[in-house]
Amino acid sequence: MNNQTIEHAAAIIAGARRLVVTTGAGMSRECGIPTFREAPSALWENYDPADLATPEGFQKDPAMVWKWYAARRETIAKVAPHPGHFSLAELEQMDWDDYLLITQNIDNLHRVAGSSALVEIHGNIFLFKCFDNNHPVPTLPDSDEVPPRCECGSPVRPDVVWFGEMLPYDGLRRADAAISACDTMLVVGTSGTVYPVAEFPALARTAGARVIEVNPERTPITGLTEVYVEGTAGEAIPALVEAVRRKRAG
Ligand code: BV8
Repeated sequence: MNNQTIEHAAAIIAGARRLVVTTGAGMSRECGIPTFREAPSALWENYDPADLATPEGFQKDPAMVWKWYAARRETIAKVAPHPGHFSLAELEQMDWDDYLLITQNIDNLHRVAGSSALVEIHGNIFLFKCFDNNHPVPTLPDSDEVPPRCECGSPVRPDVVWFGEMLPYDGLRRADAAISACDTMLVVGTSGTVYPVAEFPALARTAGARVIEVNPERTPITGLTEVYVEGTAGEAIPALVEAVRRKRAG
């Protein structure tokens, strides 16, 4: 991780008034949650997330998709946010005219770390609804059925956005408003391959924003950035937020 790029990125963020932060699976990698790019855990090595995370996949084998999410919930429930998650929650508390964190992650870790100006744009693995009518299911029914059923009789599913499904309207509206008004966007730990979120950095650039990326590898987003910090979220984000605090303290 290059201190010069950290200082350069921090100078831009310290001078920002309207900041949007976007995060992907790389943000949670140092908590021990595998990214989508990595070979799935042995348990699911014969399945492709793009097949499982679809309405068709659920309709074809609801029990198998339910078990896949249950296994992911079990893994996620055992991990805690890392210093990068907590640093983003601190960044939110600094003085902004507007601040929004948009995450593609469904692992609830930004919420646990204290981020509140937050859009979980692909949903949250710990929330549930029914498949046929989108009835919220606040607590899972005590049933041996896999998946359990909603009071309306429809199978329960995780309240996440599957491939081929529209993103939540309210989340998209909040994201669109923040991105079109922002002067700076910080993009952390995403391969920039899933749409429409993959377009967010380009939308920010079109709105005149300065784009900064934190990722150990270059991505299709890197070409859009003013500063590319070659580093991991767990190391680079705490260093970046500390440098912003120092620069704002003058
Ligand atoms: C939509 C929730 C429109 C579920 C996810 C056919 C029909 C309809 C749409 C499409 C279609 N064909 C294509 C599309 C569009 C599709 C899409 O983009 N497909 C891709 C594969 C091409 N998009 C959709 O379907 C979206 N909906 O378009 O609806 C529509 C229009 C009309 C009618 C109906 C619909 C919905 C997409 C949401 C899918 N749900 N998640 C679940 O998680 O189970 S996506 C899921 O994968 C994640 O949420 C995330 O978005 C994505 C993974 O991406 P990343 O987060 O970037 O993770 P990745 O592993 O790729 O990369 C990790 C990065 O981290 C890497 O760069 C790595 O270098 C870096 N890294 C690694 N370690 C670290 C690190 N960085 C920092 N620190 C580290 N330590």
